[in-house]
Amino acid sequence: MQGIEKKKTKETILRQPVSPETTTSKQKGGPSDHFQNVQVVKGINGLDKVVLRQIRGSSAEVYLYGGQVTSWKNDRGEQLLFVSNKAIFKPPKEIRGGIPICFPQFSDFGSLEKHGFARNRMWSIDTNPPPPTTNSPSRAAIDLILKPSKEDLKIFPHSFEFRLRVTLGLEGELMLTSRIRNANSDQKPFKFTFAYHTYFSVSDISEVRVEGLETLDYLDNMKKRERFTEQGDALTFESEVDKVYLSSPTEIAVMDHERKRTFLIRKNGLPDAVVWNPWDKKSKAMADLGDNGYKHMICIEAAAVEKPIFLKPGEEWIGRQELSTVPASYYCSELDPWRVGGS
Ligand code: TA6
Repeated sequence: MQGIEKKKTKETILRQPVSPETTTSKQKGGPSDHFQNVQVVKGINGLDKVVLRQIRGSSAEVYLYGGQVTSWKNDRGEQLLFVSNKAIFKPPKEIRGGIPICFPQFSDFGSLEKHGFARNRMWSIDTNPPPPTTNSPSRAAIDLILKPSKEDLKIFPHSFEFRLRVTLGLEGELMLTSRIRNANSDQKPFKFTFAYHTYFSVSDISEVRVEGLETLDYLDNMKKRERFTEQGDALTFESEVDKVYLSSPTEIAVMDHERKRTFLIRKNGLPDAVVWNPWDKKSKAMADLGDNGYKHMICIEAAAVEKPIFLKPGEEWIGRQELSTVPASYYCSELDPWRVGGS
């Protein structure tokens, strides 16, 4: 569901009983036994990570640090997200790659640290998550929650509750659902900007083509956020790009010709789409990306940037993105209109 809900989130008990070092491979939970595999293990530098596995072989990993997805593999075990081999998994440094969450501020659109603080906070497993929107027996999901600390409240004086659900579907599709609620008791509304800062793994940036953003207006971060209109065909890449496409369609395709793979990004509640590649000079300058990092990544970010989200006390906003892959070439016009599925 897109936008803001006034209703209070219904509370239920945790449906995936996860605890450190516990694997739940088969659970009785409904009319029939259903496969479910959620494991909490120690990741790099002893940081907790949640591993989701699907019966057909796909998997995903989510660090509690940042609530950040750092791995998404298809049923052939191929990594679909880019994580720099120089990434530093050490708080308070953000992890370079995967899907950082930008909240409560995208980039420097405001007075907070760049991209807000959610990406370098320790999230918790939500013991009281909202009910699943589908009871699909194949559901593999984890619910995380972030609430502000006393320190956070000094820089962002609002009692938010940020619930993040990461779901791995039967076909290996990866769904992220963010629910952000204003829990202020002082009747104060608050506003925020947001992005799923997704780093896709690509064979070579020069082989990539992005469809779905042509002819849109965008703010060019490299030109003081001046507004332009995209001309012509699908996007291809031969130099640095850092643009916020405004009011973009709910579906974007990222085609990797060399790998004969197309990523589909489906989004809801997130009107904008950011496209970023730092290219060679900036890549070299980023210690956690490295000289050639830029060649193998493209960030396409489902976002709410131009128009901040306003939440009154008790209101909840929901923003979703679903990632999937299809083989070879893909053309937007060939697909049916898309609707966000259950998570
Ligand atoms: O989303 C694009 C962007 O805001 C770029 O301007 C670029 O700086 C990138 O994010 C990465 O930011 P980070 O703070 O993760 O180095």
